[in-house]
Amino acid sequence: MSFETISVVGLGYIGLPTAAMFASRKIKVIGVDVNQHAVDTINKGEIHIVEPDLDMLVHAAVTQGYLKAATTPEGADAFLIAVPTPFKGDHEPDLSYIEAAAKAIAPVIEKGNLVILESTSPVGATEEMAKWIAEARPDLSVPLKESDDGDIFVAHCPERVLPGHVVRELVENDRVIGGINSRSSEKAVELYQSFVVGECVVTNARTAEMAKLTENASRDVSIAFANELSLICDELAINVWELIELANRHPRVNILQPGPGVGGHCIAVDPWFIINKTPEHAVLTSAARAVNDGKPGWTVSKVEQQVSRFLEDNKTMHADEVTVACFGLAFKPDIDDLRESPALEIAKQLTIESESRVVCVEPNVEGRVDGVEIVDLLEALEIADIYVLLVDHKQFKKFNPKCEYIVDTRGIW
Ligand code: SAJ
Repeated sequence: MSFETISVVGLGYIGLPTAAMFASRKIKVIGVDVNQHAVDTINKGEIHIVEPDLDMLVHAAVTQGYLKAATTPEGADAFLIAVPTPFKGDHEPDLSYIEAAAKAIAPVIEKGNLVILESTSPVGATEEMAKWIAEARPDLSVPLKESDDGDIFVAHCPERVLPGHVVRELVENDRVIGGINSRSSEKAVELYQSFVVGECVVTNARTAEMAKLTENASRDVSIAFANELSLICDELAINVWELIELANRHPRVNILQPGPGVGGHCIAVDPWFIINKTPEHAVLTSAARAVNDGKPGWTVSKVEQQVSRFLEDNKTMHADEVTVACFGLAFKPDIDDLRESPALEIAKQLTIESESRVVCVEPNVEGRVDGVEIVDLLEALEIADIYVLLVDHKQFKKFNPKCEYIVDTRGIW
């Protein structure tokens, strides 16, 4: 194996598990992050995010001396960039974190090094990254297109792991490897084969970028169909979960589950990278975004209906004497991630707009969450008049609440 040292830039939900995975194969890994707190935590052998089994992996890697973190890059044989790619303004992709990472590693890149972009990116971002490195290092020949040879290797290998199952999926999932040229693909395959048991499938950088966007847009469209059905069924007095279960008995139908909307940093974001490049063709992709983004507002209106119902049944009470409890704030079950969370959006909107007191329970997050009032589960069950189930965390599945005023966005109660 020609990689003795690997540098992973960005130690978040993807970078840290990936760094720990290489380190577990006894490869020296230098993790780089601008967040001093994350760097200090990792160097103590601890983790700053919630992900099953990651704590053990990081602790072992750090104590055995294979993983260390720093705020500035050092030389390595391979560099993996795993930084955020959010959108800005009118849903335009924001590549500034990739640009900053490319410029930070450029001074320490040497001939023969491999640079991999792992961040989910719009089509063309890997070529952009190569250009930023080339501009910063005129002394190096950086491949910018398929026919270029170059002194270094550049590839896009999008991460595809599911939060909550990252450690297993990093190893088991097939990997799409898109080199700027075929030599870069070969190098990247060699690197990932150190821990990936899934197949490393080779393509070019642009197709690899689009493949990742396509996977998440496909899921977004499927969830949008389930969310659309939930609105239709609500109007027609049909239980949407029963309906989907029945339809899914057909051998070629597999409808996903409705919820309060689509969250996280991936599925609610990545389709925009397609829409932004080709708006005139991405009709279905755009419609799915609109359906999924409309679900939190619809859920808020359902809660308001329950408050009105409660007040009709309790005529002596006023809205400011009513308590609404939101169960779950994370963007999906059994994680602590609040990014783009529809549950948090609903809780905040209710807190701002409702005359009633709104309390929230989030068992996976310690301490305060800005913009909402946090209470523990037992207190919420005791004081609330209206229960709003937003996330199907395992703690909430354990009981069937005795409350007449429920908005259950996940169909577990
Ligand atoms: N959701 C529903 N109904 C469903 C499934 C999901 O409402 O039936 C919601 C979830 O509650 C959540 C959102 O969709 O708010 C996204 O959750 P998810 O579990 O579908 O996906 P993520 O965002 O955690 O991870 C996705 C994965 N992509 C696919 O499954 C195609 C993962 O493999 C990617 O690596 C990840 O995006 C990423 O980083 O891009």
